[in-house]
Amino acid sequence: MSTGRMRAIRLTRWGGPPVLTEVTRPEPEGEEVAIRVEAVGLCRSDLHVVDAAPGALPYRIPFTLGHEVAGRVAERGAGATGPAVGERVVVHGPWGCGSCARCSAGADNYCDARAALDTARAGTGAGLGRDGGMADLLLVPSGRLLVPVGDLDPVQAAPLSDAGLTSYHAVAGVRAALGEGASAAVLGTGGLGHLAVQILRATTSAHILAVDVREQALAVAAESGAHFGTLLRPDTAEVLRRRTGGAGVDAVLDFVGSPSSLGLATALLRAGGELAVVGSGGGELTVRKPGALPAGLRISLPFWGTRPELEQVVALAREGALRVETEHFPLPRALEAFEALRSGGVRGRAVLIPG
Ligand code: FEH
Ligand code: ZN
Ligand code: ZN
Repeated sequence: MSTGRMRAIRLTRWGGPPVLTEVTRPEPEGEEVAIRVEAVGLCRSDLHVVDAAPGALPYRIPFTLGHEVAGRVAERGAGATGPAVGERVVVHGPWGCGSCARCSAGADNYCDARAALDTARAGTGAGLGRDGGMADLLLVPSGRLLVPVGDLDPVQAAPLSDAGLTSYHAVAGVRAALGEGASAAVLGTGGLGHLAVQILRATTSAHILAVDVREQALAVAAESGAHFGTLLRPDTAEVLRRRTGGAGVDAVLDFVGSPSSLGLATALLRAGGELAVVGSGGGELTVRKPGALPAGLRISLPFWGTRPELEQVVALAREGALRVETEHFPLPRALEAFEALRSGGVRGRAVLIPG
């Protein structure tokens, strides 16, 4: 790698495979901060981006992938604030306009100007139309997007910024249903779901029921603290309802979001329950009264999470309440990691390591 250049995994054409290439090393200006990437997680959303048809996403190619990033502050622009050079951080990956009421509160995931950013094809985050962290360096628009992680291992820290944060935000959305004696079902215990189990154990007293189609993912759910786990079967709804005395579960966190998982969720749920649909598996629900959904059901469609929540996730990890199951790949083997994720063969979260 010559000086002034760096490695990057880029999307160079829609529907084409990501490519390992060299690009100009970013130089931070103004508020910008350059992060030396130590670990970057691979997300199912990266597959959605890579597989997107031309025009399906409001992003301008080429750009570098990677929205789940940990590393050290390498260089700061003259007007930069936040963590100092050398400090290890995770990056809050949704990059909103930075000035609306939501962004000012650290809720870039729900930026009020997102539609305008999409129209301008300005990208809405690291690796999401903006150059991301599957590279040696990541240029972050502002130090406000960085959360210090202290002495956390960067391979453990990177997944906190997406898999951990998204799970934490989803649990927050259903917390009202998780009082004393409550039960929660986690559908899909892969990269996000296994952390949701740990977050439920750490922040609620809910009885946790895990469902997946892979024995390996159920094993990770059990290690993460699930009280019960089952492979998806035709009678899974009845089995889980029986474990709740017949009333049904108080909350379902669906990390799959497929027609079958949404069908299972609505068959599981207690009247007055909460459903968080996190996965983008193409499932649909018909909301009609009278209709087939449980009376009093509240549905949330959580997206990522806020920076204050990311600080809370990092705090949980630093106190030992969260341990991410990871599989490591050196950056040049990124395509292998993409294929492993696509085939469902990753145990926990796949993490790329540039170093
Ligand atoms: C990113 C971009 C678009 C949809 C979903 C996502 C999630 O992976 C972020 O957690
Ligand atoms: Zn993601
Ligand atoms: Zn905004």
